[in-house]
Amino acid sequence: MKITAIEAIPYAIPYTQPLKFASGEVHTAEHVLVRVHTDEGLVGIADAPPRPFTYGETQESVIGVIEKIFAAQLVGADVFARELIHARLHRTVGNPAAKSAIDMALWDVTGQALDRPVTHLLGGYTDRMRVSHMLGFEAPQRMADEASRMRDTYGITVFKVKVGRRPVRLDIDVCRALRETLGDEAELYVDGNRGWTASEAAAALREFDELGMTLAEELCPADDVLGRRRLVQQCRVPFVADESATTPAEVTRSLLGGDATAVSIKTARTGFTHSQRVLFQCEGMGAEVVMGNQIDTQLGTVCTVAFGAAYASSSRRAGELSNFLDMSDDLLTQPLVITDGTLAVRERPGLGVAIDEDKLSRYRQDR
Ligand code: MUC
Ligand code: MG
Repeated sequence: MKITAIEAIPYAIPYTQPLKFASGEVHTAEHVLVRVHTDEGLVGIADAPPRPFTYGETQESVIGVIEKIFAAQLVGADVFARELIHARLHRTVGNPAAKSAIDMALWDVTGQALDRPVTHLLGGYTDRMRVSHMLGFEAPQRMADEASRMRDTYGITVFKVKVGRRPVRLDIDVCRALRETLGDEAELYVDGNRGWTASEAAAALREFDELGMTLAEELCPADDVLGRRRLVQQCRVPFVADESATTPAEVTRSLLGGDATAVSIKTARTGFTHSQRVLFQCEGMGAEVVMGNQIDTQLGTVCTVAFGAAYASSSRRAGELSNFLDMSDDLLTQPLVITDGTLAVRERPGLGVAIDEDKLSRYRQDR
């Protein structure tokens, strides 16, 4: 089966509330829907969320690189020749969201062709994951209220708290308010998006220990090499590399160099193929993984849970699977449902989802 065309469709859907964190803020999902067409009539889909503050991609760059470079390299290629396709994509540096969307759309086609869900093809370990909800910057009481609403409405009891503001006390107060409101049964962990220096982060870690935080992610820049290494040595819980380790090679360097002791896997930036490589590397090196969220839509979240649920090691911890709840609308015909704090995989062939064409017409920006 051959690739005949790759579409890259820009669209914009506003969030009901902005998500703010140390490296940026997002008010509208300005993403790119990628559709890979084949000569057998099967069409694979995936979402590309550009994150200029993390990887330098924009909506325009995702469309540009797909239309100007990747389409020309891939049209005519065999859908199942995954390694050949990746070798061609690899000729262009960077562009992780654009490459990953193509990769996942091809897995969607493969699943449809074999009449099997992608999650079964990947590993088929379980049919659902526990959900962790990400809380953006706000005043302590508002963040605690939001977490209570998520617990009462969806049964979510795991929360990733965005930190990295100055003074450090601001975020300590938030974590304290969350612990007091949610009690000891809630799991809380923090993500600094490189906002603090190593010494600010070290001071915060002492308080986080008392509050029972279970993970610490990117509290200071990995580029501050020695400071980061010292911080990781002081950290009593797994220290997670997210944006500092986004390729298999960076993950190896990060774990060997002492920049991190755990890794966030985001299908939005490593697709399924490279997420597998990162996961297997982490297993081989004894590092835990967390399924992370790139402020994903429902389509992005379907991909994260399909991958996370496919393996024992990626489904052990709660996955960050719920920030689509902050969007005012979505493109899928059948919305995702979180119940009892869990999200189920789609059990239909491929990714098991379809785009609502009326909604796509409403939100697309190229017509
Ligand atoms: C995270 O884990 O850092 C914020 C921006 C983005 O792309 O992902 C996040 C969440
Ligand atoms: Mg992060």
